[in-house]
Amino acid sequence: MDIKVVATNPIDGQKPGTSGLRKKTRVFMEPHYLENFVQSVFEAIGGAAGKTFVVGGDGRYFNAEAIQTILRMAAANGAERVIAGRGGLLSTPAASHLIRKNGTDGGLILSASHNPGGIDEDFGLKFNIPNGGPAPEGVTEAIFEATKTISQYVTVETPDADLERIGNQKIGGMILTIVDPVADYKALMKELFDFEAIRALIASGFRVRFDAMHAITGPYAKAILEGALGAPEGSAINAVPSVDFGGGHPDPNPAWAKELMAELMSDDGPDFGAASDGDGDRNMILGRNFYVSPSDSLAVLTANAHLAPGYAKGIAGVARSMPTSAAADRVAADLGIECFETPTGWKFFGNLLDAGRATICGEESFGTGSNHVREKDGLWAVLLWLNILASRKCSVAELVQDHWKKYGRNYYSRHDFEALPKDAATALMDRVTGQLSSLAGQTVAGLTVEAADSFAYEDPIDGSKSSNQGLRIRFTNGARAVFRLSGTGTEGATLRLYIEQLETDPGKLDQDVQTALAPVIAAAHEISGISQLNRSGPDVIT
Ligand code: G16
Repeated sequence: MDIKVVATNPIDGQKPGTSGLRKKTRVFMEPHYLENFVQSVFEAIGGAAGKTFVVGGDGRYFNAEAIQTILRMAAANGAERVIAGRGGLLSTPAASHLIRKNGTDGGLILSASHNPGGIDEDFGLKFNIPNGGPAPEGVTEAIFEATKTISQYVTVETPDADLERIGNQKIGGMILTIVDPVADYKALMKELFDFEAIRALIASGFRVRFDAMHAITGPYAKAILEGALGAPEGSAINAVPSVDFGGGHPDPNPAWAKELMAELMSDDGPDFGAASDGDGDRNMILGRNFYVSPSDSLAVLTANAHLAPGYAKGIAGVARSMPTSAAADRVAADLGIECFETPTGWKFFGNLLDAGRATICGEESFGTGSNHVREKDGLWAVLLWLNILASRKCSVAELVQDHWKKYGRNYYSRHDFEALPKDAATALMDRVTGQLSSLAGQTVAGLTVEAADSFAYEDPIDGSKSSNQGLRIRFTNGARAVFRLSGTGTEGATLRLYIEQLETDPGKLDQDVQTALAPVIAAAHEISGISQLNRSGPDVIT
């Protein structure tokens, strides 16, 4: 094997964010950019020699080329074996499963998740550790440090690997094993859920529509929903992955999954609707004329998971990211199980899942998952919902409304202000930070502040600490506002304002969400001086 040593220089800004390194595709395509980062990953984990990795991505523009580069570099760095999905494709949860199932040393997942794809859009790469989950901060810091001192990387000169051929081939001294991207994942879902019951539900005329948004879950949804569960052909729409996601934004929320929303928000729409994102880890759940907020979805799944065979023994605990509503907390209290509040980022759930303290985790950003893998999992959430509906024999709306009657309703919304000048976004955060110590007891726009702080987290398993994870303002009437800057954007800064209001009055559970939240929105605007951003309103409301 001819190893080629290539001299290089550190490249600024290769700091992994909320979920790996995300940049414009053209940035990733610049000379040495991808190579520097990949070599730094290998350096950060003590080298690749003798190790096995999983490699796959969501199929976006540059996926196939980047995989060839990674394979050559893995071979040159002495890796023993790489397992890759056919065509270079793997959903993020399927990659997590393969990492775990094969006892590998980790995986490289190529994706910018819900961000759009294409030569002028976004690309990303993240490293997952042997438990199948995103690298924790200690590892991402080590990767970043390595990018600052890198002076060379190694590769081999070989023809491109044949990513379409299932089975083994050799790249230098390394074995490349190409696997069907769907098979193992589908087998795992069969273990967790009552496929017979879901099949019977669908056979009874219950209509399901799943929008793969031209992204990775298309083949998975076809094989599972239409294949194994018997949903009629066409139940999965936009199911052929394309490099630019059909020119769309593969983000399963009401703003971007418009076609699906329109179909479900009608009196003769399907009984159940769902969408997933670019790499298959997010989900949005809909019923006929009914939208389920991700925070409510987490709470409903926590309360009902025991109805699926994989969770029949009950769950150990639930974890949610801090900006996610507290709906799941009350379910946990009712079930007498532990409840954790972590910073935003799936990586913070890893230790809790590994330690068996949390079984189900979720985030307001359309992410839910469990201890079956170490990533959030869009289709898993869809199947758990279907399993619960098959067991409870009710509609999505009935299930959620029953839940609110029992636990109360956390009205919830997130307002995103995108592509802001970084200075303006930082100034706003500084303004709020400056008031944190004096806000308690003050009345703003008619609401009294109970407490305000900057969220800091100490991992209960390994004691690691993370600070500056969002600014929280709690009001005496049970409302809350949170300010946070996104860690996944690639253009300017994105400000996220998360707003929540608990309502337990049975007569007030059916209000319009934005109307119910108007007082706390007004207070949040006043405290932050958000009008100084000169925006007429949020770019996205979820
Ligand atoms: C990633 C993380 C999630 C996080 C989300 C939003 O999701 O894995 O944990 O909630 O980003 O992060 P931010 O608010 O910083 O943009 P994904 O689906 O993009 O990998």
